[in-house]
Amino acid sequence: MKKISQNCYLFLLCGALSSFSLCAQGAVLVEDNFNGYSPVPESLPTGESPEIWKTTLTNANKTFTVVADTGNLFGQGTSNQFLNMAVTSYDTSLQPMAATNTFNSTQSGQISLDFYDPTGSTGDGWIMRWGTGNGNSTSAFALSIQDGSFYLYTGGSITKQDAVASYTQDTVNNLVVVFNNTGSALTYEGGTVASGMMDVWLNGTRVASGVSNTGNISTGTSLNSFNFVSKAQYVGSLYIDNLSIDSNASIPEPSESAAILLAATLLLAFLKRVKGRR
Ligand SMILES: [Ca+2]
Repeated sequence: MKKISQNCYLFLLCGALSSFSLCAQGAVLVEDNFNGYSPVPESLPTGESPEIWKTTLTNANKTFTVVADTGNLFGQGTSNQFLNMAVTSYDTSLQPMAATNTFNSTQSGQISLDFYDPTGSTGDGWIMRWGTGNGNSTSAFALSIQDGSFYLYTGGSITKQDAVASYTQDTVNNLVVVFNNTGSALTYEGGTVASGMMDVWLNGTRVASGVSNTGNISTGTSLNSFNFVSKAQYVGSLYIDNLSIDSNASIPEPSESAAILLAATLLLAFLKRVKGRR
């Protein structure tokens, strides 16, 4: 160990830090941890600045409410806040939807969020749609979170297809969807995703790859819209936190953490060595 020179430590440290910066770079297009809203409970859109959400289709039984995490469901303490997307009674009069404001358009990138899906819901779950607008025909990609599975949705009516992966209910999960609407394959740190496809990452592991787009939007088209919508017969709640949409795919997160850990370890070793020489 003593034979490793200071220069060597510095070289390794720089390498670890630069790999971290490569992981971390990227343009954040949308970001909401729901902690800035006050007082809670508060409905979306909040009217506060910056207003991340522009449209919510709600009624008395279909609500999007920022609440305090009094049960510490997300493990970030009871002062944490999250979004509760709840439907208490189904009727055909309204398909509830929460949509972000239009963001700087991108053809590829990733959507990341933490979610907690309590058991006990019925019907189809919440569908994430993103594209050039907030309707079915303007959705480039669509994936639902429902009763322990992610389901693909495609076609002009955003029709439910097979489940692409599963997750555990009644606990917090991290979902990252890498999407590629460019005309060619996208290589990112975690893999390669073909044109018009998405990769699905759950808690740092890729659980589905090459998942199809809706077929409604041509590849090569830039996307600028995101929403949550629930459709057929859904009654239940889904809790969302730490939503971000980024124009770059920066996963896998664990390697980012590993790079930080490696940098910290090397720095500590270097400082110990310097101290030991004095
Ligand atoms: Ca939060």
